[in-house]
Amino acid sequence: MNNMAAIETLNIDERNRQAAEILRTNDRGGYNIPTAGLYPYQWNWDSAFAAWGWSEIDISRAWRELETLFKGQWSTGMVPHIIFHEVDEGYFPGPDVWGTHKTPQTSGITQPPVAATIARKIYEKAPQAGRASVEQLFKPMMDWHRWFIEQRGESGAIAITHPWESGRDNALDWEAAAQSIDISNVGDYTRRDTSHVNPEMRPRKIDYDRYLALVYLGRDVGWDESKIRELSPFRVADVGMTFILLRACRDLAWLAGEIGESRVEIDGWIAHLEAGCAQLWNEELGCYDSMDLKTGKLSGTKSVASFLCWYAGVDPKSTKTSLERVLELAPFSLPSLDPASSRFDPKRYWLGPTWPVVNSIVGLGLAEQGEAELAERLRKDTFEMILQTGFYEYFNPMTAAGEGGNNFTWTAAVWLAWVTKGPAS
Ligand code: 9WN
Repeated sequence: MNNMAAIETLNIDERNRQAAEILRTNDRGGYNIPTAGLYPYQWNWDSAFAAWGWSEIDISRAWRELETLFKGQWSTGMVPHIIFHEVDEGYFPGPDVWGTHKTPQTSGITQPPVAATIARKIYEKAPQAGRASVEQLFKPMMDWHRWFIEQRGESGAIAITHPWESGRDNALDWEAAAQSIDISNVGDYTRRDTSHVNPEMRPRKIDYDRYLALVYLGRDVGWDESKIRELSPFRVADVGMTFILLRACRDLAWLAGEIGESRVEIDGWIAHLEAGCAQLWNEELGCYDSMDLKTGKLSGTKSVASFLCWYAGVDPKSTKTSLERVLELAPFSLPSLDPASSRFDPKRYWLGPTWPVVNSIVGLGLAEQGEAELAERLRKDTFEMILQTGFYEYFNPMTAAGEGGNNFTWTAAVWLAWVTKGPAS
């Protein structure tokens, strides 16, 4: 081994140690917070990724993470985007603002359902140890997926009723749709996020005004899905949510086979979602796109979620060419928005930065569908960013500088479960 290689090995060992330490430090007893200060609660898709990370260290703790997440599930089947296990004034909006009156306290909206996909990953690592947990989680996961199809699947694709549901809060995909949100009744409020993180790396005030207007609308109708559908100006078929649910249905169907359950209902959902994906193809853009369901218009945005088509197992059509063009413009893949967009901003949250957690699922899909070279590019870039900079929430795709929160659970988790394990792990 030459000196450079020896130094790199030392650094990898150090990053491995730090990643495990971050998972332990952010553990609040059966669930992980994303990072102290900025996000002091249990978030839905963060938790699934945390479980994937835990599965490299402690399989039973990994299952516990998912089990704790489903403790927040509503009787409707919806699994909330935040569970407020212990109130912390450092985050806004807290449980009092959401007013959902649940035990445990939760928000009133959901987030991308990666849980079934991660459950399969954990199960495959140790099937015997995981069987009882899969049996326990199977019905809750079915109920959640069914809720998506019944409450959000009217177009075939999956609708979000709030940008926070997408997990890509200020993505350009719904900027046009969000302009119809009436913010006149929002009033004064104090954001907490900008006291933890540079405001240039966060959504703008106008975005937050809209986020709150939609929270107040949901709260005022008691979080009744049919009333929200009737009254809200915001309903967008999110390409990311749709691809992630489709993939999760395929994994849930596989798990059904493992534990002797029927997959018939799930196969119906898969067919429904596949037809929905076809509606989201934007020929002019050369990739799948999100659609404003109020106007029927595609957004015209090439965002990172478009590149989850391989992960979803749908025909990529000409997406590979679009991906290659995006990669030519960004030294550290994969930017959350096409750098050729006039709204691209390498610092601002989901308008440019690279998110290792999203790289992990885009990369997985590419590797599974025979795009080994592209998958390896994503994995290697993620490796370099974390090795050089540390476990940040997201990274500047032009410089690899770490941005947003630090000591971040899902970045540590994907380092352990994907970055250092190979693109198809
Ligand atoms: C709102 C926790 C979450 C992630 C989201 C990310 C961000 C929250 C916020 O942080 O959203 O849900 O307050 O900014 O956009 O993907 O789950 O890490």
